[in-house]
Amino acid sequence: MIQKTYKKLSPEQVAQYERDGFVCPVDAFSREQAQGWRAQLEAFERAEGQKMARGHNFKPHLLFPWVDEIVHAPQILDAVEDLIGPDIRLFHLSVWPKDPGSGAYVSWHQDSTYFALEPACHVTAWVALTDAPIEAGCMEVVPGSHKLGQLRHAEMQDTDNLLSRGQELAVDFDRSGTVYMPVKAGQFSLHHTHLVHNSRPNRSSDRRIGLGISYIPTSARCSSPVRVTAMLVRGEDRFGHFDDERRPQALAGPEERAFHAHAVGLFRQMNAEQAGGKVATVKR
Ligand SMILES: O=C(O)CCC(=O)C(=O)O
Repeated sequence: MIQKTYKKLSPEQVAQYERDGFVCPVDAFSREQAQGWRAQLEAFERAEGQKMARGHNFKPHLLFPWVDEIVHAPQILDAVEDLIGPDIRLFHLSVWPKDPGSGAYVSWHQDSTYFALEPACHVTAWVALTDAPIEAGCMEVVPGSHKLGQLRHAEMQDTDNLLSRGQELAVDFDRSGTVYMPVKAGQFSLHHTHLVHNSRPNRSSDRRIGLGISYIPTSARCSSPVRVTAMLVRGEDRFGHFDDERRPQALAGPEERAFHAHAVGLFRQMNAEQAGGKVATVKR
């Protein structure tokens, strides 16, 4: 029997993704590279007088050439290609910062909720700009839960929840066999859009920062009537389901900021439309 060859992942890792819905960790960049990117992110936060926290954490690949470099890195795209094929768009990107000692957490959820992707086949590469050990609140997943399909979520507004709509699984599920996905600065993990996961507050002494980059095959479409943007990062698009995204040339220049605001606005409209205009329940 001829074994299929892959660009980055081993056959065992591809089989694990199919069976368990995740792969972790995968080496990509040096610790020094990751530290350099963290320094750029934090310099921007200081200059703006605002952290890239909830409400300001979407689509930084449209603002910063250094994030554009990460999302196009062959170390990541080769692994993504092994899972979803050679024609790839970047559908969404969130920065996930957790300050030490803060209550910031991510509730149990599936990424597919409010993404309206058909088929629901997107894969998220979570790229660590800092170490993300268990005590810093790395992701925790329910192996095999990606096979359950889309589960029901409720919107529970809680300012500490980093999810923009506060979505949380509204059905009971077995938490006895959960697995943590610790990663070191420069490594990444991969998870399926239906995988049930969460992350707890950061109890370490350093900040925990990662980029959650959601990639889709160009054949996938977003079923929302709001037409959103997505960046072609590898291969070709023979389907035309998305409007293209502009690659940043300058560090958060006026054109970058204008296009970023446009794309984030459409993405939020799509999310709201998918949530059916529901008002979130206040948790605290
Ligand atoms: O960064 C985290 O703690 C959660 C990230 C997450 O939920 C995701 O990338 O899908």
